[in-house]
Amino acid sequence: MRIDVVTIFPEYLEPLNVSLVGKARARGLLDVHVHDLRNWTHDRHHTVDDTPYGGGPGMVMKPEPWGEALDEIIGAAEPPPVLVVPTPSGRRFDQKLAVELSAAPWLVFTPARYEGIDRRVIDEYASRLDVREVSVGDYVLAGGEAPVLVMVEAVARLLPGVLGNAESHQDDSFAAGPMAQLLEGPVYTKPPEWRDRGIPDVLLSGHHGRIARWRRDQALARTAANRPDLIARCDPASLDKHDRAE
Ligand code: 6GU
Repeated sequence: MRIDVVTIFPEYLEPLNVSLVGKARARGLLDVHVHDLRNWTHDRHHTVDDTPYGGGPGMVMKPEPWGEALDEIIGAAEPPPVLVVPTPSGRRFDQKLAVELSAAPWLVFTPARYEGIDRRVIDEYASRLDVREVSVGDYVLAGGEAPVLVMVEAVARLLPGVLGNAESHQDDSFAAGPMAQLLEGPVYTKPPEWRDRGIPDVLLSGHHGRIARWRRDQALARTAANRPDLIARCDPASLDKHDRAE
């Protein structure tokens, strides 16, 4: 997969050199290009923002640098990339969208600062390619760079070959399958005693069926406590008779 990011803070994207995403790049599974939007300005001050038409607080990102940057990066490439526009006004990013984006060969991200990008830029590219306006949650950040880090990591770990078997994403919280829509329960490792705290007996029992049952109960309890909205939305068919008992 190829990923381009256009930003006025290229250094904010440095974490893409580290850990899972950095390794995927080093292994040639992911081709990431970070561009400085100010390279496509022509005035001495490299201006990227201006006051909003209609008045109001804050500044708006000017359309010309974005248009020149995106035209140069995207060119006449076929097939064109999916353009991901981070904005608190977008559709909420979730695992389903991560899976969908992970199937695209090319993603271009346009993290904005200030009050966002002149609307004509989004409208212009939406007429030529698949544009997704995406929010990472119901809170306001100072810019779209941190959301890009979030989205790239969520997408990169779904790419073929990025995760080893040992860290497979098949039973992630939010993955499809029997634990769909349940949060993962607690996990334990050595030593067997730490500060007088032991390991739940069932995990030492060797009974795979009981262990699976226990894990599911823990997952349900944690989901009920932390995300009751997920329980409310869950398909009753995904619950078994043990889940219902009590
Ligand atoms: Cl994508 N951008 C900004 N600035 N704030 C956000 C966001 C994005 N998602 C949630 N809050």
